Parts: sequence; structure tokens; C-alpha cells
Amino acid sequence: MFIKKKRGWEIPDAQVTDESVYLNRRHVIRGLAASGFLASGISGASPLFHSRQSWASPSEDPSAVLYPVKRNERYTVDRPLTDEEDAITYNNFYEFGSHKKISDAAQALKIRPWMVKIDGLVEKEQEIDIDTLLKKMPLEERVYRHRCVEAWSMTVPYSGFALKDLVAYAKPLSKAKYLRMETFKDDTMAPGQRQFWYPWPYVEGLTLAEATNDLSFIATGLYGKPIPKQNGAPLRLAVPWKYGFKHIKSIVRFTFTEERPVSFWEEIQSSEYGFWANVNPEVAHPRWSQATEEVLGTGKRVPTLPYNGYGEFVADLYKGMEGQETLYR
Ligand SMILES: Nc1nc2c(c(=O)[nH]1)N[C@H]1C(S)=C(S)[C@@H](COP(=O)(O)O)O[C@H]1N2
Ligand SMILES: [Mo]
Repeated sequence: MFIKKKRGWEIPDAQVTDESVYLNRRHVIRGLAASGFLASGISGASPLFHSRQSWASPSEDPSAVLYPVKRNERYTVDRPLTDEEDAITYNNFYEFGSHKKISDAAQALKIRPWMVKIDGLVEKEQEIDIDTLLKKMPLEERVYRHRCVEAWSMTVPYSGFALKDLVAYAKPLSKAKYLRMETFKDDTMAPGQRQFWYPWPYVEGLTLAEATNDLSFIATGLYGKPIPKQNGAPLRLAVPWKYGFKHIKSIVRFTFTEERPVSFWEEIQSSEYGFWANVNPEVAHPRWSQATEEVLGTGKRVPTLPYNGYGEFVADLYKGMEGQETLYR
């Protein structure tokens, strides 16, 4: 008999509901119309491809020489770091499959050359390649908690730079109120993007006040090395007081706007995944409680904290809006 041994962090499906389960009607109908597509059989890792290539080789990723960088001790947590292997093999990255085991499939992501476009309401629109950008930004390490809306969490050391440094570099016009971020779109690398009922590319947004908050971070490294593809190489957002789906991966474009951007999950189901998505244990997701979280790699549940424990940094951003439930999903 075949018995699959579950590791502690492999939470039974019944306990944690995948973000993809309840798409709104429009998306489901578009999906069902694609009957021919279903036969083409998209899946994550190929069963023939088991070798673990979780870290890019230095020849493929010239940023390898930049790490490790000095840890900024202002950002401390009272939890042990998540085991590195867990953090790089249990991922959400729908571009490579709507399940957690996408780390092998994500190796198809081509991370050089990688151009980052800065446009919209800025003094001068520009494109800059990732390695030039990395030279301009002051790199540091921060240990951050990460709390997924699906009620699991981890604690990891990211390397990277403060998002406010990128905002300053971009020189936004005074009219700009929001920062919109976009992931690459290329379904030859990312088979998940052939699932055309999703509104690709993945988009996320912050107010400029949020984007320039000290906590907002662009992660380019993880555990003292370049960030692995499956975790969002070569650059991804880390806003630890917000649910994980805000932490957009593999960004190719930063656009400054006057109007609030509509994010990927908001477009799919706005009543469950809104614009703000601040962590709050008291506001349940429509289909499950947010009071506790399963700590990846431990098999244990712990209480979830308001703003994921980062209230001292960010609560002021939401003064006067506290009563609004939409702030918390
Ligand atoms: N482009 C893109 N970014 C994404 C996602 C995604 O599917 N695509 N998933 C989000 C979700 S739901 C989470 S919890 C985090 C997971 O980050 P990790 O794999 O590094 O833990 O990435 C976020 N960023
Ligand atoms: Mo998530």
C-alpha cells in the first residue's frame, strides 16, 4: 500500500482552503467554456523532473556576489526562522500552478536579462535592468514574518532594499497617490498563465503612504543568497503587515497613478481579497477564521496578531479608518 507521509506543514486541505477554490461566477464561466483547454493537462512539476534546483547558479544570477548583506536589527521577531527548505519548497506562485509544489516548475523562469519599467506619474519614465538597480539601492537584510491569507505563516530573512528608496529614485509627481506593481507575463515560461480565466498579469498596489512606510521592502535575496525563482526572483514585494497575496513576485513594472489599481485577487473575488488586506485576527475571511495560523514546519498553530505584529510601524496609516472591515481583507 502506498502511504504518503505528510510533513507537519502540509496542512490538510480541509483546514486550509486554497485561494483558487471559489472564483467568482464570471471567471468560473469563462473557465468552463474552455473545455478543450482542460484536455491539454497543465500541471506543475513534471514527474520526470525531480532534481532540486532551488537556487540559481552564479552564472545565471550575477547578483550572487552581493550577498549576504548586513542585517538591519531594527526589524526583529520573537520567533525562530522557518527552515530554509520549507520556505523554498512550499510556495504560492500561480503562474507555475495553483498548488504549493511549484518550486521545480518555477525553474523555467528566466531571470536575466530582467528589465524593470518605471512609468506613469513620474518626472521621467524609464527602464532599468535589475543589476543596475541593485547597484543603486542600499541592500540590507530584514527578518520578516509572512502571514498568508490561507492561515499559514513563516519567518524568513529577506535581503533587499526599502521600497521608499525605489520611490525616491522614481521621482513621482505630486499627483501620484498609488503605486501599481505588475508581474511578468509570458505563458511559454509560466504555464499557469495559460489558465486564461485568471486576469494575468498578477497586479498589486499600495497607496504611496504605504509604499514609503519604513516596513515596505523589495526582497531580492533570501537566506543570504539571491532570492530563488519560486519565491519571486529577481525582485518581489514584502509588506509584512498585509496578507501574503499582496507580496507580488517577479515584478517587471512599477507605475505611479492617481487612481487605485485593481489587484489580481481583487479582480477575481473582491469580497474575499480586497485592496487593503491588513492582517487582523478578528475579521474572518468569509470562509475561515483568521484568529490563528499554522507555523510552517512546526505543525503548530499560534494566535495571529493585529497587523501581523507590526502595528507600531503601520497603525498610523489607517487612523480614522479603523471601523472598516474592508481594511482587513
Ligand atoms: N506573481 C505572483 N505573486 C505572488 C503570488 C502569485 O501567485 N503570483 N502568490 C502570493 C501569495 S498568496 C503568497 S502567500 C506569497 C507566497 O510567497 P512565498 O512563496 O515566497 O512564500 O506570494 C504572493 N505573491
Ligand atoms: Mo497567500
